[in-house]
Amino acid sequence: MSAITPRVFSGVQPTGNLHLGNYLGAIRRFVTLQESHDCLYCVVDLHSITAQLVHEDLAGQTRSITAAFLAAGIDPKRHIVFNQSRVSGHAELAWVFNCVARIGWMNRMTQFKEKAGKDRENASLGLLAYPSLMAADILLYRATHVPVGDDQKQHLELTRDIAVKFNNDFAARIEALGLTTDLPAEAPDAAPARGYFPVTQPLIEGAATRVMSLKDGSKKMSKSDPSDLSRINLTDDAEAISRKVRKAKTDPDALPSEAEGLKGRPEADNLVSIYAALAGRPVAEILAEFGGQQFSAFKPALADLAVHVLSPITEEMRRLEADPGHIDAVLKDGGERAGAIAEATMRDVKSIVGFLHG
Ligand code: AQP
Repeated sequence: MSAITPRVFSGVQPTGNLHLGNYLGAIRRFVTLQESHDCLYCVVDLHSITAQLVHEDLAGQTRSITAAFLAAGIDPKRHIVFNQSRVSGHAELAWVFNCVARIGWMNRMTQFKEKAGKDRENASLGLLAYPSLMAADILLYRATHVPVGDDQKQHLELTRDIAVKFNNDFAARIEALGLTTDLPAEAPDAAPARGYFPVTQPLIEGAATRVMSLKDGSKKMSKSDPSDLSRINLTDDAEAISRKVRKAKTDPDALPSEAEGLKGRPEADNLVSIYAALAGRPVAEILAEFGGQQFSAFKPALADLAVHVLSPITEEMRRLEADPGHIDAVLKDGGERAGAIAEATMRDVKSIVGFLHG
């Protein structure tokens, strides 16, 4: 019996311009995790056709997300950067998981309810099965850790449920094939679990795990929000960033001096949290500095900071996007390396389920 290697997997959909929420909630943490883990970062193009089938320039969007990964500091030589549709194991394992997961589990997913809206019968089957494909993305690499924003928490719980059910349903066959693995313990003092797939740990921690819309502090910042003023895109220039911060919704009161004073003020809370995350400083420190000041003083400081942090990434993205051949080579190489890991998992899964292969 072997132990499982700690491994990070996460993905981003090529569904539009990346925004500050994607950067602070996900990509910036992808960069940090490179120092401590083996990482796979994926442009999840199969997911992008679940809500909208036909895209004007899916290939261009895929290159643009890849450019953002690289510009933010992800190293595609030390780690693996690829697009999902290159590795057929994602769809193959998702099919097996469609048969492991229950329809009731999918029907409970908040994201499905939000994206399907009132006309659920008309949503694609792919949108309903989205979390099953996401579980396959992660478990195809038997990833142990997944950095995501807070909105993905429920999907990661479902990934854990799928791993546990697969391990239980096929326990005897996994054992008979000698494929039982010591899985990392849930808590430092707990005994290690056993099975084939790890019960993945979500990494949803630190500042800005849920960046809110600049126009409505109760809605998350999102690529698909029809108002471009609701988000800061990684492609925005300094002028656009300043304009969006200036126009961000606020309330008439001055900033409080302590975090307690942000309760019931979602827009103020959001802007202060963004500032703290961009500066890498605690909220308390930001409020100690700006407490008592009006938004007219705080907003220009926030805009300057956002430009300072984001403009080097934007510039590097533009430079990389001018060389699509290089991006395609990165994705091809990453796809081959990801494919080798995926193939080994799919061989095991096929044996476990009982499909004839080889
Ligand atoms: N507002 C956010 N704050 C913090 N993290 C966020 N993420 C998304 N929005 C925020 C995180 O970014 C990663 C990539 O997200 P995605 O592109 O796969 O899909 P999403 O979560 O559905 O993001 P969007 O921007 O809201 O896209 P649309 O509008 O297409 O649905 C994930 O880790 C996510 O948690």
